[in-house]
Amino acid sequence: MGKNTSPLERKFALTPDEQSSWEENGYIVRYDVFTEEENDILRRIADDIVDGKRPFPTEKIQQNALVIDGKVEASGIHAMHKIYHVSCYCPEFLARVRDRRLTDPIVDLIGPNLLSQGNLYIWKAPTIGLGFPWHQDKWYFNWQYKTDMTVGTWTAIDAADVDNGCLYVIPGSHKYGVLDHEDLEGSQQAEFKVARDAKDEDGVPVEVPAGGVVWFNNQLLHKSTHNHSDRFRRCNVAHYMSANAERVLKKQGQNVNPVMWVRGDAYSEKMEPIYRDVLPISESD
Ligand SMILES: O=C(O)CCC(=O)C(=O)O
Repeated sequence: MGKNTSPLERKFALTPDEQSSWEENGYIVRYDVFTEEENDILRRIADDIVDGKRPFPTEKIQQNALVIDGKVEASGIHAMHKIYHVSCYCPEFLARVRDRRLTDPIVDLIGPNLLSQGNLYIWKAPTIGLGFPWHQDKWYFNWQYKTDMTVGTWTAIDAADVDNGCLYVIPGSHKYGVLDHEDLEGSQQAEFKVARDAKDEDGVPVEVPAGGVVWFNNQLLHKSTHNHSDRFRRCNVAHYMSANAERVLKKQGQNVNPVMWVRGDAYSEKMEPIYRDVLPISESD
């Protein structure tokens, strides 16, 4: 695999141990990747978006399902579930998606030419933040792109533990193929689908201190639990694919996710348009 840069230039490249752990388990974790100050920049911007101090496409701001259902009352950031495609509209989030501390290891996995296929910031508010059911992100991406392995990064903005709803993964489940996913009943975020064949007893919690990052194969089965604590459990998630990927053509009128350039110098024409700068926020967003 050509990587355009030597391992020496890629200061944050995977170590041989990480490479074998990735192959065996489908994920790796690093601590102290980002400082508290760096995470604070993202946290402040996300909070400003919710407070209306920073423009952002309103339909990409999602409230907590319990708040929408009227089951609990909450406002401001306490009422929030997530904002998505943040890096398409905020330069600071775009810089984070392109940060070499996140992307150097990914070059070892899917090559030097990388695109970002989505970025979301999740609040998981104290006591009402809902867990995500077992799923594989690739199930969602397969509707949009034709590509091989894609890679997700999950950055802890706050420390994540079993009390406030950390991630759980099924090690090795990236080798299962993409399972069927079904709708979920009840007060869950509307976008959630569940991989019913995943077994809770196979899952292991991935507790991560603030500033730590989980890299995961998008075929890895993962979930998270509800936030039972009085602390926020915020995270920033960014997904990457090789620039060889091709867009699955959508029906007229269907939304097409904006794809941002991340690094490298080649891409498939079938991925156009690829954006290098943040997009304007228009009425139609
Ligand atoms: O952060 C979480 O609680 C779960 C996030 C997740 O599963 C995802 O973004 O696919």
